Amino acid sequence: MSRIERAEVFVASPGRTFVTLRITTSDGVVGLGDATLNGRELAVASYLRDHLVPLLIGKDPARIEDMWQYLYRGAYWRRGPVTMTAIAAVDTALWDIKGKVAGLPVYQLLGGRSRDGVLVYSHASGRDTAELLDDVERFLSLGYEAVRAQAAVPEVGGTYGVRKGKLYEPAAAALPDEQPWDTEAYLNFAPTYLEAVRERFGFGFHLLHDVHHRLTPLEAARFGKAVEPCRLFWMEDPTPAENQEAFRLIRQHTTTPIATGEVLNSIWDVQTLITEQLIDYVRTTVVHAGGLTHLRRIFDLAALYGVRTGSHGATDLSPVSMAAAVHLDVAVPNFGIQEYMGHADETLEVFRGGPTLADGMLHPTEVPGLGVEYDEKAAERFPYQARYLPVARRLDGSVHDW
Ligand code: GCO
Ligand code: MG
Repeated sequence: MSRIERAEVFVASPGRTFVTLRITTSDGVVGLGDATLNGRELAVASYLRDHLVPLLIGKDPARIEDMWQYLYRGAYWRRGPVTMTAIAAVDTALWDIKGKVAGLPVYQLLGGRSRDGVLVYSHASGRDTAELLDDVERFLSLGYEAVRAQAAVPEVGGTYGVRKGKLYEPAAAALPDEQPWDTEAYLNFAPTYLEAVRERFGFGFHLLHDVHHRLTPLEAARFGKAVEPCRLFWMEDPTPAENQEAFRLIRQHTTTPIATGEVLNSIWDVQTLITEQLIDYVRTTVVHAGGLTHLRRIFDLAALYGVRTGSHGATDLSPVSMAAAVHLDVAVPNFGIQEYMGHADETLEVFRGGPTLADGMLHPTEVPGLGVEYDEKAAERFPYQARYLPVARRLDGSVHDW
């Protein structure tokens, strides 16, 4: 029987920081898992190196479900982003190995294709409405069928989601960048640029917007109502996601579809949201919600209640995560949309392969496993650099949800 012989944790910053787990079996089969938790990377690296790797050596790599239960129940301490990201890395690497052993791409092991390709959305942004409109035009001309729109609030700035360089990258400073926030200014301004996008480009594509946890339930209800004429595909994270009950109020007041879950890690974190049908799209991911095994469980629960998938796919999800996401997206019956921001050139020098983009859709690779390789030598050229996500402060100086 094949055994897990080696498990190595790599921390490198090719364009941004990624933590990657590589498991090697006694038969020489190699599997990869993403273990990146933006701004808290070394905590997961230590969880893996110091606590999980010793448990893996000598185990049967084929027993994916059993390994998941062993690491989850065996920790005693449950849920939480650090634990669930570490378990996810092991789980993803074992699915990669299983695919390679079977000689099949992972989506075949998940039941095969339910669709030809995976609809994606990317991020348009601007420092003002004019700049945003140019950026939306750019994405539409690239063939995207779904675009997220964010613009900085005039006179306040600091709005979540406005790109500075080629890619949107919020984790950019050696200490957290403190950004100003004014809810009223945002509520007055954001509907106007979403209207401007529809006025200029019409309704022939999906328009999305990320509130990024900034509103109270009542404010979110007001916002959702105000943008109803724009027929958004979704408003994302209208309120801080840990209060599942808050979504009842928003739901009762607006027909704007709601998406949430990128910071949630387990099926229990989304149970009320799904079973009470308080959201339309669940945004949990392979990397932060316990791997393919657990995410499949969340998506299956969602399917029972007519909730569709819409997984997070920002630049801090490594190409290994994105590949795993696309294998699952193409297989599940209740797929909705996949976020896709792409990666920096440096990232793609280290992670080779992965899904291909054509006409606004991602397609999984047909090679056995997940289809991504990690170039350890290339990674050595990009030593770890500490980065923090920003922190938001209201105009009176108090801390707000970023
Ligand atoms: C999104 C997200 C990201 C996160 C980032 C944090 O919808 O893409 O909100 O932009 O802020 O991934 O690490
Ligand atoms: Mg988001």
